[in-house]
Amino acid sequence: MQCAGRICNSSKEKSTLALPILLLMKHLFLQAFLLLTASVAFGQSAPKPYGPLPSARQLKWQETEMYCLIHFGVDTYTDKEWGYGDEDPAIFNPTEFNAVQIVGAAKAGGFKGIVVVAKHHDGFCLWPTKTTEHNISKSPYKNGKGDILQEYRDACNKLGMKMGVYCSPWDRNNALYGKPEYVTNVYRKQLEELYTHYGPIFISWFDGANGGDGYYGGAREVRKIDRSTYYGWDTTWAIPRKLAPGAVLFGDVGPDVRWVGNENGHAGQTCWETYTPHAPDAGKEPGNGYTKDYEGTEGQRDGKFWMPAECDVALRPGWFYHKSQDDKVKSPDSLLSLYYQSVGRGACLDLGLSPDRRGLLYRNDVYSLVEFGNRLRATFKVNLAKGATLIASNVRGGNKAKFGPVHLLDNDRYSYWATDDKVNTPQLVVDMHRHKTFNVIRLRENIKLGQRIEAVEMDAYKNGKWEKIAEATSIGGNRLIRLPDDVTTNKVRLRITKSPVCIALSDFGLFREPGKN
Ligand code: FUL
Repeated sequence: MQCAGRICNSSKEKSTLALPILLLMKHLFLQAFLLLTASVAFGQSAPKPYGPLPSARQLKWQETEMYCLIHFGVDTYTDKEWGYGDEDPAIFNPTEFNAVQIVGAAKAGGFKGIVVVAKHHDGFCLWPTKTTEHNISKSPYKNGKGDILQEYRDACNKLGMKMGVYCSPWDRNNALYGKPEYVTNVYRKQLEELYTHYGPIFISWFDGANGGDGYYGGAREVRKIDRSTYYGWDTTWAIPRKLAPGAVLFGDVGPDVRWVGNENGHAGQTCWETYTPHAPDAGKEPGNGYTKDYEGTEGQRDGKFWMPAECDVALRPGWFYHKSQDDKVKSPDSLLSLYYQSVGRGACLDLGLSPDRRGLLYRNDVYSLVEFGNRLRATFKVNLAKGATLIASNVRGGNKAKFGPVHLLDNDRYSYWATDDKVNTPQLVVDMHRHKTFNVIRLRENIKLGQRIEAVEMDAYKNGKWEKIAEATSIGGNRLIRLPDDVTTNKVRLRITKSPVCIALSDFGLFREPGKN
């Protein structure tokens, strides 16, 4: 029997009509299921990284936070900051040099490594190099058998400290300086010796002071070099990349870590981990000693490279030891303030130490280091936010185990609280259940996903309402907010006020620096 039109009453016809409906339902069900699994899978997937990202060696460097730059050499004996290059090696004669005392004081200060100035601009090498006669083997130290680099290496091994090297590209002693042969036969060979014999090296420090007057093998003249091209940086950097693959390369142009643009030890209030070095003259390539160095203080939000800042500053007014500066050693308080202005702004602090003519750190220097370390340890011993209930306005995909705020309180710098895509300005309430007093706030992003957060504000719950207590910009790998006064409250609220993408915050800390108020 044939059915007329769409109306059909027979049971067989009923079942032929039910089939497409069933298929339709099945299709819809399948679609719904796929949508659901897709959204669950989406909720499980990490946020897309944003902007330039750090390399593994840059992450390690970031975690190092503080190290010391040690200047000791012929200038220690001539009372100068920049030797001319004509110094007699015979003047280098420390009677009590003790690398363990120096590295030990740095360690007591909370520093995790040292950078040894193996050769300063005067060209005198503190290791028995084959590249020049102007080296420690020509000094009376240990009857010409001394090797300061090896002594630092042994001390670092003994005390569990990292070691880096600074070998000045500018050499006011060398007759070849200014010619290509200096770079190929002297400077690069010196780097090879240093990376081969004294590793592992965690940072290779390329100074920006370049060319000018000097002894130059007796010529005593001014030699200018082209700062963009003379050192052939790409070829020079390939040496540590090969021989010291774990080392970051520091310089005005990075490429891994940039100079912050001042020697006062502070980064900008806003300090981006990203940076594009520019030459001071339009159309030229930047080089070490040839950048708009003031740009390093803040970096740039749209910088092309992940190139965070290192803040270098000497513990005394000068980089080398001068007896006249024995009473001008920075106090533990001023070191603490520099710490917040460098490490607290996502940079690393590189503090200059200057052993005296004996080859030891003077007692005032040791006191400042030890006391500074004690205060740091006392401040960061307890995160007062531990044990708090954390209530986030949004958690990525609702997946609390993977992206919930609980990750803010563990000790992993890379586990994190993340929000859904497009939720860029979430809030977090930290309920501590009882009143606590703090004066330092710590925030860290999981920088493996880039620097994302541009601005935050913090409130404390006081007298039944929220009161703003702090704000900060450019969070990055570490942001410490040092409050002018103690804050006592049972609840705080973090508001992310500006971020171009969803957030990936890894750390939230509340600390109390003793002795304030
Ligand atoms: C500068 C040098 O000229 C100083 O002498 C010192 O070594 C400092 C750390 O870097 O550019």
